[in-house]
Amino acid sequence: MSKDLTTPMLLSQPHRRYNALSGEWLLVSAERTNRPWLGHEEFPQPDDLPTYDPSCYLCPGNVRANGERNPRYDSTFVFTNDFSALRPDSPAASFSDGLLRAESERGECLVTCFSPRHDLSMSRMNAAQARAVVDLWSTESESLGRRFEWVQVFENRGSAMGASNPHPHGQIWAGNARPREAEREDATQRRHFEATGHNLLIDYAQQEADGPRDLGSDDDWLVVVPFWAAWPFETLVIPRRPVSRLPDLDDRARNSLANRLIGLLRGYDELFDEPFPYSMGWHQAPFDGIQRPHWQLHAHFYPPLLRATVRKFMVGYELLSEPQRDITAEEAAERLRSAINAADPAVAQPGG
Ligand code: H2U
Ligand code: ZN
Repeated sequence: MSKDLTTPMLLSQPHRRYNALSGEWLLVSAERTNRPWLGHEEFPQPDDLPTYDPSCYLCPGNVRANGERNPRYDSTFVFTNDFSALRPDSPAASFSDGLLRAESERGECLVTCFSPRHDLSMSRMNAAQARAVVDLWSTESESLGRRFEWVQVFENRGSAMGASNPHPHGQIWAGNARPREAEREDATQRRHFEATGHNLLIDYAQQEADGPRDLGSDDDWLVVVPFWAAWPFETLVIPRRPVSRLPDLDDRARNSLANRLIGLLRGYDELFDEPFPYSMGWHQAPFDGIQRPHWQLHAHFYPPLLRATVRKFMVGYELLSEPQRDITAEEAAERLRSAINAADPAVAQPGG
């Protein structure tokens, strides 16, 4: 039996776990989920969307907020965000006055439509459709990476995570500054590489494979509830061979990624029997032309829900001291694994 499951502290006592990737600690308070809840409840997302919505600004042929008309696309579709947070032409400037500092930032923001079908979330796609999304992430990363150092691919799914529209879509923001998460992960991975000569996440994947938090890995990918998960059903997706950036994934790794993602996302939807909200995104090495053998590509999934209608709030202690979670990562993994196994593939592929 795994050491993790025979260590009483990890199972049932308040303790702190170390996040080897962010370099931070978090508090785990198992057995706290039974407390009564009289606070805010989430409304489940509707599960009966039309295949086309005339009022959706992402559906093919429809007009967007800026008056432009989307093409009648039949696979994926990418456009520059009409309300971009970063612009390629911002004038270079800086400001400094004692402790007050600011710098201009250039970049570009894309909106990425995953499917022409308004109702076809990734959890309902077949392998070829999900593979098209993987290729889209990779192609757009490569092209933005020629102009910007940091390329952040992400998706907000569900209104609980701030998505503005149920049409399956994500975003990519690219800029030249190295944001907080990039700096942290670069430092922890570099330290591990310098100390051991190994890639941190490949070592981690080796340690987790077939363990109590593994959600079903294959030769190419590990899908895991990380030991240090902060969000209740947080997951991490890691290639098992060295890969620093999305465009470096080969054909086989892309196909198996498409299948792993479909499996995970169907499991998420199965867990509370509703479209499961999350923020997900890829962390890839900065596109600065430098070989970074310490940097391993990976995706984070951060879903907010603790129960079907109750979300985990990262508030008081979490905001002011450090993240805290109520159910252990091992319990979350057990429940997610059952949901993944129970998800019925026949139901999950309507029409294709
Ligand atoms: P989110 O659902 O993750 O917010 O992504 C949708 C993005 O689409 C959002 O950033 C953009 C918003 O700025 N958008 C357009 O670019 N054009 C539109 O017509 C509406 C929304
Ligand atoms: Zn739509």
